[in-house]
Parts: sequence; structure tokens; C-alpha cells
Amino acid sequence: GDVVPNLSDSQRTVVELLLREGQGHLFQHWQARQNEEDKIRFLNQVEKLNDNYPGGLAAYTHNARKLLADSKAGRNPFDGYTPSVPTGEQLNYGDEDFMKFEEAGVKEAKNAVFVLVAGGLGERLGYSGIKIALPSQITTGTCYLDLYIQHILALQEASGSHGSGIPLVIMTSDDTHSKTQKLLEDNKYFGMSPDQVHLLKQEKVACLADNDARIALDPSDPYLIQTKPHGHGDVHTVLHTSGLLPRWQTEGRKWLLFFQDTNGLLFKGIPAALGVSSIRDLDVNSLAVPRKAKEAIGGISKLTHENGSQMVLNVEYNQLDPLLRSSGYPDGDVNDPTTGYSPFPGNINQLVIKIGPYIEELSRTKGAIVEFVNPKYKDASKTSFKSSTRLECMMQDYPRTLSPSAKVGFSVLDIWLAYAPVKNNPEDAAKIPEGNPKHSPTSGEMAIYKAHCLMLRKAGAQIEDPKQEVFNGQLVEVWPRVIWSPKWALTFADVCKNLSGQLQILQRSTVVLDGAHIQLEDVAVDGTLLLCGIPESEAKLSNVRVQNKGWSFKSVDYKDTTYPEVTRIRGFELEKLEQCSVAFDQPGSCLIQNVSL
Ligand code: UGB
Repeated sequence: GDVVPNLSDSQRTVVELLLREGQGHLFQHWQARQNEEDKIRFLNQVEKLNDNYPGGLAAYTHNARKLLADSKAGRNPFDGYTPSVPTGEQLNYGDEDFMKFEEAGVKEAKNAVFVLVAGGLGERLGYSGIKIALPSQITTGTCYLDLYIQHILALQEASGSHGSGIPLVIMTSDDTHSKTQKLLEDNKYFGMSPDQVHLLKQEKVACLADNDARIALDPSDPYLIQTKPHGHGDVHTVLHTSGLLPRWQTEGRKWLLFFQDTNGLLFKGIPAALGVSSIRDLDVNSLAVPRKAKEAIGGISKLTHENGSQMVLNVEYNQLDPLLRSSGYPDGDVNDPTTGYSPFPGNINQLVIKIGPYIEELSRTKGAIVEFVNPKYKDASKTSFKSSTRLECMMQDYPRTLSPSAKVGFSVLDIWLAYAPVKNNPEDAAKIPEGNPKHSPTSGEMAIYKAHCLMLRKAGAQIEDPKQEVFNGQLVEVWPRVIWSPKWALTFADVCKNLSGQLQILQRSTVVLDGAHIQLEDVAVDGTLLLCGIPESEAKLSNVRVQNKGWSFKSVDYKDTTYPEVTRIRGFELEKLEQCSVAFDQPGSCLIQNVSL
């Protein structure tokens, strides 16, 4: 009362809470009649931290003490479990099953809600902006958020979505919120109705200074608790508290599709995955790809407990190796020599979750997710930390608390089809040994061209082989730069429907297809061909040859600061020498036939 006069009831409550929880050190420097505004600011922050964690700060510090004690004792969360390789749905692009799942998935899309977790700063990439504003590729310059929204709108159209359209939730954080809002507003929500988009902000959590979970003050401000991100697992808490889930359920929505910020291929697997969830009636379906040992993606594992219980779950990349070593696999996380891949499918953190059981589970857990702590100790005694730590959680740990009767499965897709994340800066990517995924802006862009080329090949097109080139010290395959918008094709059936006769594309070519109805029949491209059409147009190119100087990539060194950051981090820029560009901008049909352009 002396030190801070006129405390409100809620402020008094949090002060008492901190004192009761052994956090008296936070007030040690407080003097009577000094820094009154700073003290109020501090107490407001404590109230916010207390409100934003399920169970408040008392629960947070209790959980922390337990996890810190486990960490000090070297106990890992999977003690008592033996990992083995689980069986999931193996999807092979373009085969009959795949097409059946895609067809079912597109129909189901009208009952979906998309949830993008985009609160991360992307420290490994070292980019100063938000990652979803980065171009997924520079041929059309489409940024990730635009790409995702285009796909959701195309699914909305193709599935005959009802009412207000397919909702999109974006989880932001203090690091990304205002820039995400501005990106949406500056671009008119990329064609979505603003009511369709829900920005939900996750809050950071208090940092901890020692094994007793003593809360840390910010080193530069004695009236501010130091905070750090709590991880993408917060998405379940923010959805629970948003009140949106029951509304969607009433509207008849059935599926939540969770996805991450920078994977230019992620929507290529979504229709089939949604089809798998719907046909197999899965409560949880995780998307996976073959994983290289030690790759920074979790391994989907079947974990069998000493007591016989089993669960299928992601084991995060930093935990897989120690878990394997401690359970009879002395070599740990290594590739199977016969396949060259880890036997454990790699989690790409795209989750399809059935909304009904999800709401029930969240009303039980309040959205809280199993947490972990990863302190960096000063020495082997594990008594003090190099810097403060905090509890973290991951969205893919959602199945950990489900009852054994829940239907938890996963779907394995080809890497070339489904996974090309952008996470690593050029220097780190260049150090990754050849043959292992680089996860860089350079590799992420090249993967998009490759995927489109391989899809066209599956549909019978003649696509010339790629050329090997080095950008930013990374050896990559440069395929013809084929880009299509989801309006042109969402599924393999769409690709096939739009092609007839022979399509031939030479390696140095660029082809952009941006329109709902563009048919190619006997087309040969050696150069750049850009086609776009309004929805009311029906266009066809028949027996057409395109030849021009085309577009090419010019190498840019990431250290060359005369270039903008977005160019430097991918290591090349586009030189537009010559192109053939046709816009079908009138309603009705248009045929271009028997010409060389
Ligand atoms: N994110 C948030 O929204 N909030 C946060 O507090 C933190 C992150 P990273 P990482 O498939 O690529 C995940 O940093 O560590 C968002 C899986 O755990 O890219 O590489 C952030 O904006 C791993 O199992 O994740 O690992 C981004 O969109 C594997 O699946 C997303 O969360 C791997 O991704 C992921 O953040 C992968």
C-alpha cells in the first residue's frame, strides 16, 4: 500500500499472486513515492500476462517448475515410449486414388476453415519484413499470402461454398500483427471479403530466469517483464477464446485446415488431404513427406508406452535423435540406406482437424497444449541459464491429449508436390550438404517451377529437363518457369482437362497461365508465353508455336546491398527480354489457331 498507493482490486490481486508464487524479487527495487507510472505500467502488463495464459501466471510458473525439473534431470517427454514407423495414407500424385481423394476434397472445401499461423519472426531467414509478404516466386511476384488467398477463393468457387465464403484465420503476434493488417488492407484483402478474414493475435509469455521459474525482468527496463513467443501451439488457445468455433459449427463447417507461413506448394496437397480426412473420417490428419535424416522437420512416429498404450504423433526434429538412441537405435536419426530417407515420415505441419471433436477437446483443455522448455544451461550442473528461457508449445502436439479412441492419421505426399518451405538465410542454406533440402528462398522458388513441370509431365506434356545452376552458393535445378493460378487448375483432373494434343516446353521458357478457362492444344513454347483471361472468357490455343528471347534469371550476390533484401535473399533477379502476352479480356470464346507467335 505504501509503495504503490491506490491499487485497484485487480492490481492488488496480481501483486498478491506474484508474492504468493515466490516472485517477490520483481518488487525488490520498488521505493515508496517513486516511478508511480512505471509501477502501474508493470502491473498492467502482469494483469495481461495473467489473463492470457490458461490458468494464469500461477499455472504458468507451476508448469514451468515441473518442466524445468524434468529438463534438469534429463527426463524427456517420451520417456517410457518406444518409437516405431507408423502406417499412413500413401498418396501418389495423379493415380486413381489420388484423383478420387482430390475430387472429394474439393467438394468438402465448402465446409472448411483455413487457419494460417503467422506469428513467427522467421529468425533463421533473417528477413526484416513479414514472411507472408515475400514473393513465393518472382516470375509473377505473387506473395505467399496472395497465393494462399487465391487458392482459398478458387476452392470456394469450385466447391460452391455457401454464405459468407470460406473463412481464413491468421494468427499473428506483436511481431507481425500490424504488418499483416497493412498487407491485407493495401491489397484489398487479395480479393477476399474483409469479413472472411479473422486476425487473432497470440501473446508472448513471461521469461524465466532460473530453475525455480523466477520471472525475469527485461534487462533494459526494470518495470517490464521480459517476454518471448510461446510457439505456434497458441493457435488452439486463440481459436478457443475467439468464440468463432461454435459459430462455424452452427454454419455446418466441418474441417479446420492449419498451415504455416512460407510453403509455396502447400495447397497442392490440400484437396487430396481433405479428401482423405473426409473419406476416412479422420479426427486429425497430418500431412507428411519423406524426410531426410536430421532435416529440421519433425518425424511422425508411432509411440508405444510400456503399459501398451499407443499414439501416432510428431516427434520434433531436436527430440527424434535422442529418443531413437535411448530406445534401441544406437545410430539415432539416420537415413534408411535402401531409400536414402529417414524411415519416419516428415511432418510438414499441415493439419486437417474435424471441428466437432476439436470443440469438445478444447472445451476440456481450454485450448492449452502440452508444453516444453528448452533452457540453454551455463554448464553441466544445469543450475543456471545462459539467458532467460520460457515455456513453448507446438500446434502439432494437439493429439497428445486426445483419447485413444480418436481417429488420428496422416497422409504422405511427394516432396516435389507438397513441401518447399522458406526458412533459411543464404549463408546457412549454402552450408547444407548437397542432396539435403535447403529450405531457402532460392530452393523454395525453384521447387514451385519443378512441381508445375512434373504435374504437366504426368498429364503427358513434353517438358525439357532442368538445367543446374548456382545461386547464393546453392546448386539448384532450374526447370522451365511454369506458373499457373489456382483458377486454371486446382487438381490433377483440372490440369488434364485443360490440355489436349501435345504441349512442349523448352527449358529456357516461361509459361504463365492465369484464367479459369484456357485450353492448350498442340502448343510449343520456346521463350515466354503469358496468358490471362477474365472468368467469362473461354480461350483456346490450338496448333500454336511461341518463340522469343524470353525471360531469364540473372545472378545476384546476397552481399550486394545495392539490391533490395527480397532479391538478395533468393540470389537472382528477372531479366525480361521478350515475351508473347495474350489477355482474353472479353466475355465469350476466343480461338487462336495455326500460328507462330
Ligand atoms: N509461428 C507462430 O505463429 N507463432 C510462434 O510463436 C512461432 C511460430 P517455424 P519450425 O514443417 O516446416 C515447424 O519457426 O521450428 C508460426 C514444426 O514444428 O517455421 O521450423 C510461424 O510463423 C516442424 O515439426 O517452425 O518447425 C510459421 O508459420 C516442421 O513441421 C510456423 O509457426 C516444420 O515446421 C512454423 O514456425 C515444417
